[in-house]
Amino acid sequence: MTARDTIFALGTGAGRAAIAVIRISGPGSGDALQALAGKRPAPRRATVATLHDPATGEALDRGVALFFPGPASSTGEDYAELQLHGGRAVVEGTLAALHRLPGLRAAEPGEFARRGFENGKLDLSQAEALVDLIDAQTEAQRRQALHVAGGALRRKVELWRAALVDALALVEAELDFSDEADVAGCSPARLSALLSPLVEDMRAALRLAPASERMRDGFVVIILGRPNVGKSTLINALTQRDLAIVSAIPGTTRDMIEAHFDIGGLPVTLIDTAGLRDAADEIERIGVDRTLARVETADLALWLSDSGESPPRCDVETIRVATKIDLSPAPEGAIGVCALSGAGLEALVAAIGRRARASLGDGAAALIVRERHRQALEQALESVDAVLIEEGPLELHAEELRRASRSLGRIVGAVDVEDVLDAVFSRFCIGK
Ligand SMILES: Nc1nc2c(ncn2[C@@H]2O[C@H](COP(=O)(O)OP(=O)(O)OP(=O)(O)O)[C@@H](O)[C@H]2O)c(=O)[nH]1
Ligand SMILES: [Mg+2]
Repeated sequence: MTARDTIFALGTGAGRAAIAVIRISGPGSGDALQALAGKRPAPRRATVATLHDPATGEALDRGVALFFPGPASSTGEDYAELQLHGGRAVVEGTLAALHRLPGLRAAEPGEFARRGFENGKLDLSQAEALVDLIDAQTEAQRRQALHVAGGALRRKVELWRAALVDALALVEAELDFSDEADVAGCSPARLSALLSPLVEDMRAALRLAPASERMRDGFVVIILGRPNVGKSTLINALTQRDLAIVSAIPGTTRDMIEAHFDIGGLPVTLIDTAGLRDAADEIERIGVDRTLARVETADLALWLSDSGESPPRCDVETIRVATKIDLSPAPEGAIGVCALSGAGLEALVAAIGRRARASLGDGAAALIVRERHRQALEQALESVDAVLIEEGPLELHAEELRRASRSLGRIVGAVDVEDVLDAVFSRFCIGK
């Protein structure tokens, strides 16, 4: 086997900062430390070192160097870290010095994580969860990402695949020894006893999937109402930002304006829309059409009115909000707000928060968190169901069980996933 390249990258964000961390992974990591720091630190011991550019001998920075010999490192290879002052010249000088060392090259996006994956340090579900963890904007998103990154789905899939192996062993034993009388037969009852709990468990995981998938994207709340009822004023007040233009002229908002918002640790996306009316103006009419199309994919609608008008019929759960309660009181059944003074906003946020919580959960039990997982699990379930329902020949049962195991294997990256791997790891930042 040919030795792998040694890769390096800045692991921390670009720009001025207190500290910058440069990561190095591969067989040349120790030599790179030796070249720059003049020594190879003792394994896993933070060691103060002055770094020099080996080409010129000029000092680059004084920082901390760490060395983790493989395979006990995050990538499974020899791995080094330089913790430096986070200045542009320090970082660029150090990266340039590394570049000039033989056998070293700049890392591709996600290449450290991919090496960790290839060396069994994490599976594909955990790698994906690391992307979610870095993207997490709210507490519940973080909780969910951390749960899966910690191996919750990996362990679950291992259990499921083990149950499939047991069932397959039963079927194959029957196929091999079916003419011998003393082998306990692979009766439908025995297969069912093995597979039914598995099917139940898979179904339970699938039931949670929509909530977990939505946790990643956010709970979508669309603000609807006639022109001029105060929709834009409300989104500005709720996000405490000057996002949408407010004016006394009906038909001010035409494009949808989205704002991300944290309610009790849950990600909520608020959308301000064009006021609903039979608009004469073509641009406004396009705005209204877009609003109507977006309602379909929203999780919750707020119907705003300053005149007590009832919401139009729509398939999305709707909260009635009476606006401008400084001018006239809220009717029965509506949450009254005055976006100018802030009155009633707390009650409105609480009502949205309750629905978001009911819809997204709190992330603590998340397993199936993306469409890719859900599709693989659905395929696996289909195969196992076929074994339970159909009275086909045993050879077919064996094939279905193997297919189910392969489908599950795709979730963790154990089988035929080259295409998926490229897609997953290219979404990482460089240095991850
Ligand atoms: N008195 C009072 N006026 C309000 C309140 N909220 C909004 N307004 C006023 O109502 C007018 C319309 O507000 P917008 O927020 O632009 O209304 P909109 O629903 O976004 O209107 P379109 O974008 O045209 O559909 C502005 O003059 C606001 O200042 C409120 O709580 N009380
Ligand atoms: Mg508006």
